[in-house]
Amino acid sequence: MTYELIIVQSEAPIAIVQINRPRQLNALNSQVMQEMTSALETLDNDAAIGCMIVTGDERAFGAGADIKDMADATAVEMLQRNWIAYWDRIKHISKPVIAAVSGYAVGGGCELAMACDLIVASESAQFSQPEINLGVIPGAGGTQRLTRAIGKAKAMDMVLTGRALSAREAEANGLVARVYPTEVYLDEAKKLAREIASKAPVALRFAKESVNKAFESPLADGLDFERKLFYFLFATQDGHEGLKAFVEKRKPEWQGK
Ligand code: DAK
Repeated sequence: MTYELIIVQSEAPIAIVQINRPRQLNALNSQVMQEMTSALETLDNDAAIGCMIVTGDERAFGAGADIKDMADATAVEMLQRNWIAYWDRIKHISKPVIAAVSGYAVGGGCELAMACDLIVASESAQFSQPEINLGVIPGAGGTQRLTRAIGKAKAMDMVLTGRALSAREAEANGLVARVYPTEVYLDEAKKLAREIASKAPVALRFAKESVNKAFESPLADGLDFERKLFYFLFATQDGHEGLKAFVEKRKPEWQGK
C-alpha cells in the first residue's frame, strides 16, 4: 500500500509510522488518520514486527486536527466524518505502540499520543489541549485520557486554559514515560521498541491489554481479567520456556506460541 501523508519504515522487529505534513505542523486530517490506522493494522498483522512507533518530526508531533478542515463544518458533517472511529481502531491494535513526541503535541496531536501505549518525549516536547481557545473542547479523549493520566487538578488546568505542559512536567505528572535530549529521542524510542519487541509476543499482548483494562473497569473486574490472562499464559510454550530458561540459567527462546 502506498501512503501520501505518512511514511512507514520497517526496521524489523520494529516499525516507525511518521506523520508527514511538516508544513502544517503535522496537523491531522481524515487522510492522515486513515493512512495511519491502516498502516498500524497492517503492521499489527505482520509477524516480523513486535512493536510500533508513531512519530512526527522534531518541530511537531502533531498540531491537532486540521482547523482549516473544520472551520466551516456543521455538527452533522463532523458526526458523519466519524473521526472517533480512527481512535477506536488504534485502541484495538494488539501490539505495543510507542508515541515518540517532539515539539508540539497539541489538541488531537496530544490525544493521538495518549491513544498510544506509552509516550517517549524529547526535551522540547510540549503537550496541550487548547480547544477551549477555539470555542470547543477536546473530542478524541483529551478530557478523559488526560484526566486519568495526570489527575483532575492538572487536567482541569490544561483543558480550561489551554496551557501546555513541558516534557519534564508531563513526565513528572505521569503523562510521559521517558524524556531524552531532542537529538536522540527517536533513537531512544527505537531502542525501547526493540527491547519491548524482544519479549514473548503473547505475554506482551496480554500485558498491554491488562494495563489498558485498568482504565476501563472497576478494580475487582480488572484483577479478575488479569488473573485469567495470567493462567492462560501457562498454556503457552513461551510461558514454560521463560520459567525453564530462568531455572536452567540460559536466555529464553520465544516461539510466539
Ligand atoms: N490545523 C491546520 N493548520 C495548522 C494547524 C492546525 N491545527 N496548526 C498549525 N497549522 C499551520 C499554520 O496555519 C501554518 O500554516 P501557514 O500559515 O504557514 O500556511 C503552519 O502550520 C505553521 O504554523 P504557525 O505559523 O502557527 O507556527 P508557530 O510555530 O508560530 O505556532 C502553534 C505553532 C502549534 C502554536 C500554532 O500553529 C497553533 O496554535 N496551531 C493550532 C493548534 C491547535 O489549536 N490545535 C488544536 C486543533 S483542534 C474530533 C476529535 C478531535 C478533534 C477534532 C474532531 N472528532 C471526534 C470529530 C481535534 C481537534 C483539535 O485538535
